[in-house]
Amino acid sequence: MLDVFAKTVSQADSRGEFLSSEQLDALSNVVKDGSKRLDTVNRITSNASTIVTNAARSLFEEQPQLIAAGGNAYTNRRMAACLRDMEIILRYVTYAIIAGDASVLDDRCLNGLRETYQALGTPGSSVAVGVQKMKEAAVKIANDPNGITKGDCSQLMSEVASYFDRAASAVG
Ligand code: PEB
Repeated sequence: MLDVFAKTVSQADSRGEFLSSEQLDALSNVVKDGSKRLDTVNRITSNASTIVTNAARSLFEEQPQLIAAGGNAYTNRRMAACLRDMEIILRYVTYAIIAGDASVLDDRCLNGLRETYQALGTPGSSVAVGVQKMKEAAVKIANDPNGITKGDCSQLMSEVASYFDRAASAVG
């Protein structure tokens, strides 16, 4: 598991080079925008259960076969597993956001997840739809200009979106 600083150091070291001025500039921006990153994670974390529940509800509205008898989220046990999976994915996305790097998400959550779903007979494409719904909700909450110092968060929001996209395409 790497954060954006350790990742940059490790890449430079593998080439035996000092950090370039571009790398230092990029890291300097991460520091400069650090409060935005912390606020984003704080907002997503404190709204996690709403994000998960609404995304799941909307997924089941669109794909009612999942909760019909014989569906992949039919029975309380499977429904609970489904909500738990979405929560796990959201949690790892918040770790990636705080780290500024996707490796924690890749190594501890996404690696092998597609195969796990194939083995379980769980439709990964439906999980991917659920993840996209969490993305929309999370970005909306994180990017809400109310009650916070205003600033340009577009770059950070596209980074946030990219971690959700990464999770969705790992299983979809
Ligand atoms: C991944 N999910 C399930 C299992 C595992 C994971 C390992 C099997 C063991 C268990 O049931 O607990 N676990 C999960 C994860 C990590 C991990 C992401 C990462 C670190 O350790 N069913 C649906 C929806 C979808 C869903 C499409 C969006 O209809 C999920 C939610 N996952 C789902 C279901 C099961 C499951 C297990 C229903 C139970 C499958 C079954 O037992 O039939």
